[in-house]
Order: sequence, then structure tokens, then C-alpha cells
Amino acid sequence: MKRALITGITGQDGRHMSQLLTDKGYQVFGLIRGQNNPKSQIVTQENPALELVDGDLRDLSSLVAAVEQVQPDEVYNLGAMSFVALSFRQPELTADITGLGVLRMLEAIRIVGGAENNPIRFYQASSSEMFGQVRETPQNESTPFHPRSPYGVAKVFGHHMTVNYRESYGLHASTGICFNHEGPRRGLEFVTRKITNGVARIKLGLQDTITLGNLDARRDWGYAGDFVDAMWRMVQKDKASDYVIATGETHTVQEFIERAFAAAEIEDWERYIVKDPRFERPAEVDLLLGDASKARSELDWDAKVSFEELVTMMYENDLAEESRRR
Ligand code: NAP
Ligand code: F7E
Repeated sequence: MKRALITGITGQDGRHMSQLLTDKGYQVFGLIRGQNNPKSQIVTQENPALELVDGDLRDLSSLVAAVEQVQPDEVYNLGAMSFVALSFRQPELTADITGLGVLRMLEAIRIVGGAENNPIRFYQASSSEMFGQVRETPQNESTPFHPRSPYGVAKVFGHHMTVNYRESYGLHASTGICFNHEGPRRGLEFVTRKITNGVARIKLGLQDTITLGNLDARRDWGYAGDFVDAMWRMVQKDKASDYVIATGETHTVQEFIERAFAAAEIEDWERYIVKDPRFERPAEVDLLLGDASKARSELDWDAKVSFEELVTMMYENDLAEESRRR
């Protein structure tokens, strides 16, 4: 039975990955931070086979202890301070968790090692935010980075560190340069879930408006369930590498809003949207569009869930959740 350690187990991707690996017959361990983390119950109820291990990406000794205890075959580093808007207000914390946290995890793996004939394999959650002010469209593995937020800068550090440990120590370390991926488990602070949850609440008469920032930004939005499958596939390859994971379609925030209101069969979406500059960022990433040709050819991976299916899935889940709560 293979053993996997997932950081960020309480996050969107961690929860999807926990299920995917359990379904594949892995023994799955999730790194949980803090004292009596309120989300630990959610993740163990969702996946009773999951075992939780204490640890924090800001604390090297806790990571060494976790790797020693779990003796993993594979480590999926999904933990991060992942909210771009907050990274402008808490840049140092972001650099510590999202940037240095990667280095600490790599060090923990290097220190503990793993069986000589079966070294630990590592996955790093890199991000399309590294492309930032894009130098070309669509973006692929060779597109230069130009991050536009402390989050993006921290991800560039983590990305280069992962490549460096692969080249310096021969670590089987891969990165997924993942474009935005969403779903019903997405945090309410991210624009997609904020919209689908807001539309569901408007439909139920629980809310009158949704307050948003820049509606012109374009994102390549996919489904998180599809993306964790790509992460697993790259870790299984004989040779570690870097892969863009994306759908190859881009839409504005406004198009996402229009789709969500259409799913709810509510006309005149403009009546319900309030614009507030407080939700705009000091520097914006205007356009992201990924070219996942390498993942398609080497991993036999492609996004299955379309943009329309994704918005509808999220809206319907929020409608059901908000109806239950009413
Ligand atoms: P998420 O929902 O925000 O989850 C973040 C996870 O990181 C949570 O489990 C959180 O735990 C954990 N975490 C935060 N600080 C930590 C610390 N100091 N030590 C250990 N764990 C800590 O993020 P996600 O959407 O699942 O994304 C997963 C990864 O992919 C992240 O690295 C993100 O930056 C990256 N990424 C995401 C996307 C996307 O579109 N979703 C795209 C590209 C890259 P708590 O619950 O305890 O806070
Ligand atoms: O913003 C605009 C905002 O916060 C998307 C993370 O998973 O994907 C995510 O980062 C767009 C931006 O995601 C609001 O200005 C307008 O242009 O949902 P978001 P993100 O910044 O793209 C990348 C790939 C990651 O790696 C990150 O971890 O929507 N927008 N109005 C708004 N955004 C938010 N959050 N809230 C608004 O009210």
C-alpha cells in the first residue's frame, strides 16, 4: 500500500486529493496545523480513512517529524496562504508560508530521505499567478515569469526551489503550474464561489446584491477534481518535470457572473452587482490562458468539466447548501 502525505489537507485541493488517493488504494496522511483546527472534523468526516498529522509549513522541525512519522512514498505540497488579495496586506506571512514553506518541505524530505530504492517523490503546487503580467498568450512551461503580487513572488520562489532540489539532489520533484481551478469546495473569498454563493442567496431571497471589484479580468477556470488527477499523474512518471495544467479557455469575471445568473434563471444581472474599489488589487493580472499541450501528450490528461458545467455545478451546490441552512 503506497503512503502519501498531503499538506493543505483542509483546503479545496487537499480534500479532492485525499479522496482521489484513498480511492486509488493509498494510505493517506494529511498535515494539519494549529491547535484543535476546526476543519479537522470536516476532512475526517469526508474521508474516514484519512489520518491527520500535526505540522506547520512555518516550522521545519514539525515537517521533519511528520515525514519521519509517515514515511511517505509521495508528498503533495498543497498548503499555502493562497489568497492573492490578502497577500498584499500580509506579504511577509505569505512569503513565509507560500515561499519558504516549500523550501522547508523540500529540506524535510532531503533530511529524512526515504528508502534508497524508493526515494520520496514530491509535488509542488505552482501557479499561473507566476506569469502575472503575461509575456505571451497562451502561457506554457517556457513563458517567463512576471509575478504581480506577493503571492505570485512567493510561488516563483517555491517553484525555482523545487526545480533546484531536482537538479541539485536528484529529488523526484515535479511542479504543476496550475491555472485557476474551482468547485463546490472553493473558499468563499475567491471570486467564483463568492458569485455562485451570492447568486444562490439572491435566488432564495437571502441577499440583495453581490459586491465585487474588477469584472474585466480574464481567467482560465477549470474544475479542481480534474486538476488533482493531473497532479497524481505527474508524480507517477519515471522522470519528474514541470507541467502547465489548464483548460485552454479564458473568460472574464463578468462572463462568470452572466453564466451564474443564467443558471439561476435570473434576468438583468447588472441590477444585482455593486462595484467597490476595495475589492480591486494594487496590481492586477489581466489575462491568463494556459497551453496544456505538454500535459496532454505526456500525462494523457485533459480537462473534462467545461466552463458552463463548472458554473452550474457550483451554483447548484450553493443553492442546495443555502436552502438547507435556511
Ligand atoms: P486553499 O483552499 O486556500 O487551501 C490552503 C491550505 O493550506 C489549507 O489547508 C490551509 O490550512 C493550508 N495552510 C495555510 N497555511 C499553512 C501553514 N502555515 N502550514 C500548513 N498548512 C497551511 O488552497 P487550494 O485552492 O486548495 O490550493 C492548493 C494549492 O494550490 C495552494 O498551494 C495554492 O496556492 C495552489 N494553487 C491553487 C490554485 C487554485 O486555483 N485553486 C491554482 C494554482 C495554485 P488551514 O485550513 O489550516 O488554513
Ligand atoms: O480572483 C477578480 C480579481 O481571488 C480572480 C488563487 O487560487 O488562482 C486564484 O487566484 C479575479 C481577479 O483568484 C473580486 O481581481 C473581482 O482578477 O478568485 P480570485 P486569483 O487571484 O486568480 C490562482 C491561480 C492561484 O494560484 C491563487 O491561489 O477576480 N475579482 N472582484 C475579485 N476577486 C475576489 N477574490 N473578490 C472579488 O470581490
